Amino acid sequence: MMPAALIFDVDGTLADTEEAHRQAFNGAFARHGHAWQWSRETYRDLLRVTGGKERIAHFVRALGLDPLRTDECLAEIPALHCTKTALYTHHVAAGRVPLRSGVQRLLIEARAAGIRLAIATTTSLDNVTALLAATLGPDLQDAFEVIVAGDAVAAKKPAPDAYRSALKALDLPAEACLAFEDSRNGLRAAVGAGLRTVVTPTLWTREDDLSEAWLVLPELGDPDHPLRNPPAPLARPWLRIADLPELLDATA
Ligand code: XBP
Ligand code: MG
Repeated sequence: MMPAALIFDVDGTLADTEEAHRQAFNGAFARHGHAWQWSRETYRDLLRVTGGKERIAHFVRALGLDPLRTDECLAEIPALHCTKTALYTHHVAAGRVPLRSGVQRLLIEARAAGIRLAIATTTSLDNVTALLAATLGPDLQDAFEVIVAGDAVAAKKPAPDAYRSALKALDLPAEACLAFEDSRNGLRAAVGAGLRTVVTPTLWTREDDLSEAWLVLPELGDPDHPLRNPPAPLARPWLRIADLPELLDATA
């Protein structure tokens, strides 16, 4: 059975974006006069908290500041995050964040097969718009008929809200769709919405527990970037739309 729709996460899945996010957070802290600078190690730990505003709040609360100073810093988060998003979208718009291997090819194959496309992400909508504009050619610009982003849902990943909202907008049952994720938080959100999930972890999430994934691949891969040691069911060393019916039927 061919899926009726593919629902993609953004950060880490469509593109490996978290280093750009990390630099944007640090740039925003400096512009707002804070000495805070998130190292890669610190950021990897903070990525357990989804949502940039929530991530900053978690960091502030862990600083052990006096209650008044903590409240002052928390009150500053909307402005801080606005600066961060401006820095990030500027970086993305300059074409510095490419799609991961196989993503563009799979989107083209899905469109050719009449499979609908959606996004369910925790990141801000401005970030999604900037990434799609900078990376997808004109023929794929409006490829995603549904985009559920950031604060559009009450509870962010690992809650299933973003995926449930995407399924509702698609008017499709979870069984008819397939999700694509990169992290445990995202996998829990997709599985929580009843979705079988392909996970392509990044260096940020390679230590995550991905045991609930339907399929784990290092990348989606493509002829220019074939997968080393592709799992047996794949007919080629990259995941193709044509592989999905047999793969899905084998695990129905
Ligand atoms: C990843 C996130 C986001 C980004 C930062 O989202 O958790 O918070 O790290 O973006 P996903 P914002 O993997 O669901 O795409 O600062 O805009 O939140
Ligand atoms: Mg992600």
